[in-house]
Amino acid sequence: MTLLRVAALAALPLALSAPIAAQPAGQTILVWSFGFSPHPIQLAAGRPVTLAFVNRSGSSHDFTAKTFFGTSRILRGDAADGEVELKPYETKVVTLIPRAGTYTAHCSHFMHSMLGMSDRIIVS
Ligand SMILES: [Cu+2]
Repeated sequence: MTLLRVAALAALPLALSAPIAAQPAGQTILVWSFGFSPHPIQLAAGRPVTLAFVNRSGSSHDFTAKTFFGTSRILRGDAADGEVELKPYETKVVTLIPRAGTYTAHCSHFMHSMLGMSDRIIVS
């Protein structure tokens, strides 16, 4: 039996036992020098969402949104001090329940916000 086949069989019980509806919605947020996408980020209020922050650049960046993370209920992942730190090419995942509102986000590294690393998060 091939390794791929073993892996597929091992994953089968999990796939059957986890209904799709129970999974939080997913949203990928791309990070690069110098920008974020999507722009703005739109999320559903009061619904769990898994945010994947994908740093596509060879530089460190962060996604700082103190009010957004501060008013959200964080279910999984780390957004300590209202920011997600990303090393070069790193991806970090945060699952949270956002509260309705419009929030700002930016990279706190020197000058990066001015160069285009700012965004808005609209939760409705
Ligand atoms: Cu940056």
